[in-house]
Amino acid sequence: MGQPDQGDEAAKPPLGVGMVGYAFMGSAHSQGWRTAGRVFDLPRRPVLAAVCGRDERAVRAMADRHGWAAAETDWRSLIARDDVDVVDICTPGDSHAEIAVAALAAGKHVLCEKPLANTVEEAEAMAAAAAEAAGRGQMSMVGFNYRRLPATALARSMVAEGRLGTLRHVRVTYLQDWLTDPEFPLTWRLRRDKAGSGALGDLGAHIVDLAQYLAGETLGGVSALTETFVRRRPLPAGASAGLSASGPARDSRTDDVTVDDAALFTARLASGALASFEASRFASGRKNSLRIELNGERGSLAFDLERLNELAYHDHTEPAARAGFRRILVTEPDHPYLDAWWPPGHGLGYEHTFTHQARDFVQAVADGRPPTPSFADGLQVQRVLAAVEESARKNSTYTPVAV
Ligand code: SOE
Repeated sequence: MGQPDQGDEAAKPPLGVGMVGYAFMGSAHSQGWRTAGRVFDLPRRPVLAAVCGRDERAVRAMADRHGWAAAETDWRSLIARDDVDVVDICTPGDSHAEIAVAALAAGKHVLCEKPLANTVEEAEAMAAAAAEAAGRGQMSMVGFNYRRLPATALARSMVAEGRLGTLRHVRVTYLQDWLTDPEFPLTWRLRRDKAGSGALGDLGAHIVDLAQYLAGETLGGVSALTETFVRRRPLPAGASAGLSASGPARDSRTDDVTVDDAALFTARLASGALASFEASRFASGRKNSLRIELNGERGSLAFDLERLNELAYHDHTEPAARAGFRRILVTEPDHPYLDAWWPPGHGLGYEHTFTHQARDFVQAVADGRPPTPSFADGLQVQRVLAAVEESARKNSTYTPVAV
């Protein structure tokens, strides 16, 4: 295992991180920034310089709990800090563009949670600002963290080296069930003005990016259905209502849900392969179930987030009598990211994707090499999401993805 000596890490030049937003993603990113330098031998030491949120009491509590050196209540103050080199955006999508463009203009590197933005127009502005900033040596990346599981990174390398041959199918679902209860309150993820879309942008963005990343090609066009099963919900009681295990408190008043609860779409990949996608928050019994399968002339791969240390592989070139899906336990030191962790068989979890994300970003900043997925990649996903919504509005008419 390549775990660095603690003394080594302290000697590394610091890379100050300033994070905007401190809920679920803020906590997950904090974990990533805190652990990356302790596990990987990084060229610079991530320092949790400041965390920002509007509720001063809550953000100070978050800073104390997660080890942030300072707390800010205005993101403009955070991006102006001299001890902040990287701005990490973990807010709802309605503020991604404003914060990212300002942070890039202020000379910072930027990591932005997915989806990149709430609209194609915002994503275009972010991608343009990132391209300009890259000329000044500033790095930017989108937080599609499921690319950073050892099993999905291994799958990508197997597809890239031709193990599957010509791709014929990509089949991917991302299913949750936290909205199945019609009384679950109207949190920000259910409002278009805050989230941009519902299951489509929250879960669909992940599976569009993962499918394109694994296949090594983009979607050319889509035919889609979306649905909002529960159209009105109780308002959350109190200002701090956000996602939690038991769900926010409830209020007697109700308001309209303005986003999709589920999206289903088929797509044609650039090579002609066919793809199917399903994103839902009503798949009762599925908590965070992301499954993807790729079928090619020479073989197939299948991944299940609920068994995230495993990758199923079928080699179709083997004699039928010996062929079939076999399980690769992705815990060997020469598997992606694994040389820094535990001996074979000691698996990783969801949170490790954020440590890998932090590691890859720090390495990219130190190397001066733009990381992926870039803001341009995030813009392309945004264009797929827009095509899905347009197709759904046109009764599933096949809709090309803008380029
Ligand atoms: C939705 O509940 C959510 O938190 C997504 O927003 C995250 O991106 C995903 O990783 C887990 O589920």
